[in-house]
Amino acid sequence: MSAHVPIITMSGANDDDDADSAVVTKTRARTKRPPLYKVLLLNDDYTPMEFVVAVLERFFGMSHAQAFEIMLTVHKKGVAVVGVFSHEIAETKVAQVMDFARRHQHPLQCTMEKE
Ligand code: TYC
Repeated sequence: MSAHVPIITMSGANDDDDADSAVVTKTRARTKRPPLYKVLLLNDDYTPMEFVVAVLERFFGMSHAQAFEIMLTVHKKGVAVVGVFSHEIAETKVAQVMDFARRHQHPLQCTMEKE
């Protein structure tokens, strides 16, 4: 997203109201970054650890070691951020994980929240 905001200035350094007070409009680009969303993985008592590791490798591009580490964090703490994405990408990741878990009949839960 981007917008040009006007900056109104006087052409002369003097602040009097004589002929040298023409209005000049400059613009500056204002870039607004799109909001980001955290994708969260939640712990449960039934999903096998190896399945969670496979999910993190498959959908979040993690190495096996990285995936194992994050899986253990979720297992111990109950939840972990597994990535930060645009709204559309985060939604896709959540849907992919939820669908994959459902197809394998595991209760694994994945959600997103605005950063
Ligand atoms: N707690 C699960 C077990 O002991 C493992 C697990 C880890 C499940 C992370 C979900 O997001 C999760 N089998």
